[in-house]
Amino acid sequence: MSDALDQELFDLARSVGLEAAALVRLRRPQGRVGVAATKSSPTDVVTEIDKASEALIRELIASARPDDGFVGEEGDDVIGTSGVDWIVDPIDGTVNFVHGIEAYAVSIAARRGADVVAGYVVNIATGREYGAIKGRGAWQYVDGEPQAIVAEPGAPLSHAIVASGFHYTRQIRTKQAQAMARLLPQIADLRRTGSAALNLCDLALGHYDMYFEQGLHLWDHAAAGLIATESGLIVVGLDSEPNERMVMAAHPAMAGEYFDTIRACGF
Ligand code: LIP
Repeated sequence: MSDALDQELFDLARSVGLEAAALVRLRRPQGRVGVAATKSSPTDVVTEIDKASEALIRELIASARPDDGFVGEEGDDVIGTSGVDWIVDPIDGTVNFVHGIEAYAVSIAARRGADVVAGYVVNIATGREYGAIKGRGAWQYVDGEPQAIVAEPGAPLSHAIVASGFHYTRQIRTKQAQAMARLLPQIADLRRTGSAALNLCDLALGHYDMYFEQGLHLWDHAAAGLIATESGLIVVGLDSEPNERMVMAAHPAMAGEYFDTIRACGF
């Protein structure tokens, strides 16, 4: 029963995600996109298209499963009665979207009880899709067909390409700059591409060796965190579960060394 339900939730996540991505693509004007409002800081932006994407996702999910709960980046939480909640980022990587940098994604996760059981991420600009169902692996779509993603051990720390991001608030960024100054001499290089969801999917694919970021919200990493975990990676926080304080992800073969280094650098 739960297997069939998880598949149903994944299929809904994918069909809704594809519709939302199509809407965002259609509505995106040439050049830079206008900012509608700012959130946690003057550089934490939202556009009318983020809001339209989330409204569409809410409407499609509510019409298919009216009793489910909903947690979205751009609107109020809905408390459900079915035991299933949706955790949605209508555009993860909004700054990239505003500037036309092709790394922004729709991210949709379904949670049953305490567990995220289905995750779907689509890069809106390139159309690349990633998915996972808890206990059934992770995959990317190649010519429309699912192809398993199996993560491989990363490089030793001194050769690691590390993906990360920086907080929106200046005070925390100042601390991050100091911690980053300690980390940089120990790794091969750093990438900051601006979408946590895509960073986690790309880590699973082996483009990076490690990913970590502070200040993420659940909607930034819920879907891609499952994709990463199901590909064989470990996704944790500083001490336990991933949370706003920290999300770190790596292959289990390297995670001990990588994560200890992040902690020792003072992030
Ligand atoms: C963004 C993340 C990005 C992170 C930003 C922000 P948004 O999500 O995915 O990697 O560095 O702080 O949270 O706000 O564009 O949905």
